[in-house]
Amino acid sequence: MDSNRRRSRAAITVAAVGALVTGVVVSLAATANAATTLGASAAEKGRYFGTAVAAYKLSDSTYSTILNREFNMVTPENEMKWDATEPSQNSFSYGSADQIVARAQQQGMRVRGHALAWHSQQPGWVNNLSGTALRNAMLNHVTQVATYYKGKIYAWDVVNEAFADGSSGARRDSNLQRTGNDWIEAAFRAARAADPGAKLCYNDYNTDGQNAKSNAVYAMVQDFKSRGVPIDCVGFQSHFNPQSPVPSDYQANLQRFANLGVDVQITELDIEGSGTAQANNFRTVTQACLNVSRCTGITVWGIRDSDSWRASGTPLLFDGNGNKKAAYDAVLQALNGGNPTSPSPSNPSSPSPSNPSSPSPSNPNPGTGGCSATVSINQWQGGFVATIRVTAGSSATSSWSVRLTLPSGATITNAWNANRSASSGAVTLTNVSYNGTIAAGQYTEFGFQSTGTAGTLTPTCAAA
Ligand code: G2I
Repeated sequence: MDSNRRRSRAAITVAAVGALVTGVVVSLAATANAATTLGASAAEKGRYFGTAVAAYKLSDSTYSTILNREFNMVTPENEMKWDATEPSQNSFSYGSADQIVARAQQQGMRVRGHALAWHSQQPGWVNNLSGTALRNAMLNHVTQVATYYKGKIYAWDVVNEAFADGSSGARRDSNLQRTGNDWIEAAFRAARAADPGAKLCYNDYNTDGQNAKSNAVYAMVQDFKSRGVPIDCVGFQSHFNPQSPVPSDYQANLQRFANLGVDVQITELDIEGSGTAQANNFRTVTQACLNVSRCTGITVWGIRDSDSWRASGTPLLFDGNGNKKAAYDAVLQALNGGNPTSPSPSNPSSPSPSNPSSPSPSNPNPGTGGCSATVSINQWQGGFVATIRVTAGSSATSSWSVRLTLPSGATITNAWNANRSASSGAVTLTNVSYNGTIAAGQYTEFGFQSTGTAGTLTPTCAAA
């Protein structure tokens, strides 16, 4: 059965209490002061900022301090791969991945799952299989792992790196490809059936500009959309160095995929180099994502240069000692809309989605304050994601809380950009450190994933 049909989307908007809603339409969240961390700043733009994480580094305090402070999405670097999660057939091992998921949940971060089906990092036993036996083993793997993590994953890289490099536009030859050309859609259908709440992505490298490989992926996504194969997003790994620089049509390429009706995400960003040149490249990539409304977030492939799979190329945002590099400043500045510390990027013609100078609503009645909350629900059989927008009233907030009552049978499994008082029944969700301040008339968003059926959630908002 087509799992798409089970995935009904209902947008329910409930205006809530307590606030004098100004009637001034603002298009974006903004706070009085520019955000000071990558995750907070991205959140103000309705996006996430993530990093790859290695479980064995979580006990390193420099590493963890930066992780907890800067990022609101994590991707296990190796811990969810086939060799890690199913070391022998039908025997699953989730210890390392669970450490990362648990840490993320403690911190209110979301998780990108990486990767369910890939030709690389397969366990040895897979080498002995082919044909139907391999196809079934792959589908069982997808089903088991996606089911185990059901409700905890924002997006899965369902299939990774399935196309050949170069000009052929062909699929990559691999044991999985040799089970039949439909292996990719079979994997996506299995993933949707197992975890209908996760966004399902195709992820690849050397697809960052328009070329034969990205054209082939584009054609596949177009075909999937036309036939109802469940796909929600395309990941662009974005591993760059002098031999493989940021393509000049990077943004245009993201946009053409977005125009197919999928989200796009920058999934493994690293750019070899140093100093201003490296910083400018990071700025370009960040701005490209901001300029594409369906670019939902950016993940860098590690925290410090020394954490990188290409450590000698110093391709990340923090040096080996955990200090912020020029590249970090460039990314944060771009996320903050060119504010506040250095000259704005020399890109005056491209529309910036941020609008820091837009007039704030007139404030005829300072002190009436308050806030309002609206919710939109993505419901599927057995679970839902709620996205809640908190809009400040006629004066700025310094903190806010949203109360709502979940129907029986609904339990929150995961929340982001908010702290929660409970996981079922009457729940109070309060701001985290970086999103308590909302300028008058502006908004911020948070969300949670839950089991059960949302029904009509009625949030009420209170602000200080
Ligand atoms: O190669 C860069 C990335 C390309 N896209 C897919 C990603 O999954 C991939 O990540 C890298 C990890 O960053 C490396 O950490 O994937 C590599 C393997 O294909 C990872 O390297 C492996 C080493 O090859 C193993 O020897 C090592 O045991 O990391 C393992 C765990 O440290």
